[in-house]
Order: sequence, then structure tokens, then C-alpha cells
Amino acid sequence: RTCLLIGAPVQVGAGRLGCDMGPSAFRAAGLGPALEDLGYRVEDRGNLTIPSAPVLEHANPAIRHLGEIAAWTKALADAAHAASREGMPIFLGGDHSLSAGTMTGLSRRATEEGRELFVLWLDSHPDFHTLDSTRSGNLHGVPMAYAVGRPGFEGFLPPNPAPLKPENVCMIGLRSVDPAERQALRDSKVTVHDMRAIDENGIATLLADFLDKVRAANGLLHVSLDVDFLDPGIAPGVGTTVPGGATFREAHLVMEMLHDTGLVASLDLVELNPFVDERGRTALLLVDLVASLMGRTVLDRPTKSF
Ligand code: DIR
Ligand code: MN
Ligand code: MN
Ligand code: MN
Repeated sequence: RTCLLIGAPVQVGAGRLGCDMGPSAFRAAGLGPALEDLGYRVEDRGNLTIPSAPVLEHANPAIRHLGEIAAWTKALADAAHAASREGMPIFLGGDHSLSAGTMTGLSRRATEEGRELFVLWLDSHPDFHTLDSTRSGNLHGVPMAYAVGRPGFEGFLPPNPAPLKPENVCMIGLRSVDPAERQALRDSKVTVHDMRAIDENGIATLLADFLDKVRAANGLLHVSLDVDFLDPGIAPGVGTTVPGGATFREAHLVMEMLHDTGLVASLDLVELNPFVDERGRTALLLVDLVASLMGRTVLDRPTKSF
């Protein structure tokens, strides 16, 4: 199996600059060699770029960089669609606005193959704002709403012909949800697990339920990992730290369980901000988490049958 590393140095979707250095930090932290050690062929495709983007105006005056994010979304959708045929794409962000593009391209791919895209969303935020409801105007707060085809994206890009089904999305780790997002999630079929749900049930139980669903549907599984899913104590290198996040062991367990299923087809690594990281420790942690996702274990394990 070939892993395709695709850098997406988009940073204007976030409230502070620095995520454009994310792809370099993942490389410097040894992501490629870690995957090669596990026996994968690794192709580093370098970083995507966008043509100079037109300025797009929107009725919501808070919105920032709409034209640029539209250009990134288009470029990423095309890249994700193409790469998903050649191997397992790993998108190195970049802020979370990039997932509007990756999920769009991947759902197009799934539809062509007669399958359905499923998304595991690991984030403290649901990123479920529309262009009308965002108050910050930071477009890393909207990618999931766009991907599932919520109205409120007029004048952004043409409507997505093959949107992701909300019932195929599972969010784990939520602890910062704006009122408009909370209402919209209540009215949607997205599965949402906040930190309390993790505390009460254990993260493994929540994840296993979702993975059963993906397996039963023979779905294509995409994982979108926002650094702020993790507790800031172990992952300080992100612009939007939110206390009370996933622990080191919870995060590794999620990755190890995902590997056991063999269902993961693609991955976003987003919101790493090397400018606020502590000597690369967040980048190094992310590389170790990806290694767990791709099969690194401490001891041999009996093959688990589902
Ligand atoms: C907040 C924070 N909901 C916003 N969002 C994100 O700005 O819309 N922060 N994604 O990382
Ligand atoms: Mn996010
Ligand atoms: Mn987040
Ligand atoms: Mn924000």
C-alpha cells in the first residue's frame, strides 16, 4: 500500500497565522520515515498551491478570505479525488478549512465507486457553521457544514453534487460548540459525542459503534484529525487550545482501533501550528499517532475478528 503525503499550507481559515508551516513540521518530525518503517511505500507529493484567488464578497461582513478558501477547496477536492485512486492520501494541513475540499473530493470518489463515504471527525469543535451563522468569520469553522450540503454556501462554490450524508458522520471530542452549531447539530443526523460522553462510556465503546456501522455499509472511511481534539497539555501546538481534551492513551487507542478495522482510506491532519508548538512536540506526537493508525503496536496481537 502506498501512502501519499499531500501538503496543504492553507492558513487564512484560522484566526491566527502559522498553520502554513504545518506540512514542513510533519516532514521534519519524520512522518515519511515512520510510515516506511511500517512497510509502506511513501510518496511525498509536496505542497499544493492555489492560483491567485479572486476576492469574494459575502453578506456576512465577518467572513474572511472567502475567495482564497474557495480556491483551496476546489484544489483540494480535485487532489483528494485523484489521489484516492492511487493510494492512501494523508493531507498535511493547514487549517481545518482544507477538509471542505478533501471531503468533497472523497465523497465524489466514493459515489463513483458505488460506495458511501463515512467520516470520523476528531475535534473539540464541530466546524458546523454556515457562511451565514459564523460569528468569527474564520472559515475553519465551516467545513463540515459545507461537506454535508447545508444551505448557506451560496456564492462560495457550485453546490456539491455528491454531498456526504450527515448520518455517515461521527464527531468525537466536542467541547467547544457555538449556539448556532448546537441547534444545527440537534436538527441533523450527525452522531455527536462530547467529552462527557467519552467520560461516561469510554472512547472505545463510542468508536466501536461507529466502526460497526461503517463495516456493515462497506463504507470508505475518512478520518479528520484536528490537533485540538487532544488535550493542550500533550498537544500545545494549535491556535485554538481547548482544555479537557483527549488524553495520550485515548488518542492512541482510537488510532489502534482504527487500524484493526482496516477501513481507513484517507486522513486529514489539521490545525498544527508550529509557531506556537514547543520544540516540535505536537508534531512528534502526531507522527506517533499516525504510526498507531497505520499499524504500529507494542506487542504482537492476536488477529481480532469482527
Ligand atoms: C469557532 C471556533 N466555532 C468559530 N472554531 C474552530 O470560530 O467558528 N476553531 N474551528 O478551531
Ligand atoms: Mn476543526
Ligand atoms: Mn478544532
Ligand atoms: Mn476560530
